[in-house]
Amino acid sequence: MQTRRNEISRHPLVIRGYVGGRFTDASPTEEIAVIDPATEQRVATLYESSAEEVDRAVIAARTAFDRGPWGRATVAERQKALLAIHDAILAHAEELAFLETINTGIPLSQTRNVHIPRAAYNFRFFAEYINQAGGEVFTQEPGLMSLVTYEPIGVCALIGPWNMPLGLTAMKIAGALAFGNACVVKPSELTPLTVTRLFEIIEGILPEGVMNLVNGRGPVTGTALVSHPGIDMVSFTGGTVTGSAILASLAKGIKGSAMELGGKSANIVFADADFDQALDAALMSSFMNNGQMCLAGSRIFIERKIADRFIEAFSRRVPALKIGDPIQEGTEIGPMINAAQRERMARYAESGLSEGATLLCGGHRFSGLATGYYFEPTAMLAPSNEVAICREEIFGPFAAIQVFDEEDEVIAKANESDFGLVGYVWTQDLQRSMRAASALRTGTVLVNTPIIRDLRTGFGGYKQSGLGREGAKGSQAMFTEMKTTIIARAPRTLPRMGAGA
Ligand code: TXE
Repeated sequence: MQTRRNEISRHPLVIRGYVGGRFTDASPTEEIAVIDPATEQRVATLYESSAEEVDRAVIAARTAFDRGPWGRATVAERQKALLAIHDAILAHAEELAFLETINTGIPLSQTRNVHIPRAAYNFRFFAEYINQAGGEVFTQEPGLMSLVTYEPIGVCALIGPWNMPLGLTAMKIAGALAFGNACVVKPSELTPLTVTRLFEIIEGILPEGVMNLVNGRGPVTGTALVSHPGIDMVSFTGGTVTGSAILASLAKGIKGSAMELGGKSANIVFADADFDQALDAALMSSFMNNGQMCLAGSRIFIERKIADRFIEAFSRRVPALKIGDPIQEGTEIGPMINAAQRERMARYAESGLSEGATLLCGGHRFSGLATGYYFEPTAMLAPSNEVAICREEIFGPFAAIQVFDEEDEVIAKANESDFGLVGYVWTQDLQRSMRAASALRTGTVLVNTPIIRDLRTGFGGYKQSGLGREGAKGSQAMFTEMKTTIIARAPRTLPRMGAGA
């Protein structure tokens, strides 16, 4: 792997768009360096898609949708294509995991065991789902039959983030294609490697123009895409500020969207919880994916009766996390995505101290490696839920711990947030877990389990965590138009307007 990485740093990859069934020329546009956050070396040169290239991509998708065979393909044909994409990802799994790791800094054990298999699974899931997903028929009214059918929405703009580039973008692509749409995909300009490679390894599987790719920065390529009149919807995963800007742009054209935005998820540990499971899960929820996860459960609430023991155990484990080169086996924490994200960690550590939090461990730039945007995994004991480290999404290896006494108190504090993505609850008391699950204002509640995604359910957030749900029915709602057809099964008794009394 090191040899391949050296080769890439000598001959960086080329990232271009893919429009109407072929890669675009690396013609004179803005050239952007794509960086390996562990080595700080260039791994690719991204030739940014201009507004003109975005226009061509949308037209290609529009033409494929309006006139091509995909929108009318049978379930069996769509399943065959989706399963072929699934197989192609698995056939290239090792390479994709390597590319994901050198582009994101996420440890190889995680990209190999979680991200890439999950990217593939999305296609298999939706291939299976569309065979069962139907509409509705209402016949209660004599003489009438009302049908609800779900039709493809058209051209979907799919904008992906940098923290799980292939996995999260694959979920959008699989859902959009499964329901018969065409799409234009835009990965993050920071992490375009695996999504671009996906387009190479699936060449020939889909009809021309069904799946297009544009690459570039948000304010250039992203803006051109979301403001293009030819798209029908946007599915976006990213930050809340960007999500809000995209929504404002979509409002002009009355276009729909699905938004998977940030989180500040509460992780509530009651004194009766399985201590070891809750501890392992708190570490995982705060530090997996280098802490760069929308569903991180890093706002940790511990019941006072076990607080000293829990905080002591947590503070012992955090400094023992293995920080290192993400391509090395055994590394648990890699670098942040870029220098800006690392500086953000430092600012939050400072703001925590200035607002009265106690530093339990970490809090500084990691200096044990010569290169890379590393930050020490950090934990702070917060004086209240009001401080910035408990309010704002930090998006890095940073846990903010609070102590509580009462169930009502902790539920209220968990809900005191602009976000509402996930609520984690640890207790052996079934009724308490049910009370908490219904009281938490979050799109998902996880009881006695850390991070888990189940595609049969919906994933998304309340409040500023987003709009819409991803997964089975949620994706169907996102990527289809619901159509109602009402048919008279017998002549109806109608008022004879204008025919006299
Ligand atoms: O992401 P952006 P940023 C959170 C996290 C992070 C913060 C900022 O807190 O610190 O967001 O991250 C594209 N029109 N999450 O600024 O900008 C961009 O090119 C259209 C949470 O790096 O949201 C990229 O493809 N597109 C999160 C994508 O949006 C635009 C994942 C995401 O980038 C655009 C990532 C525009 N005007 C960050 N501006 C999660 N929910 O998991 C940017 N983009």
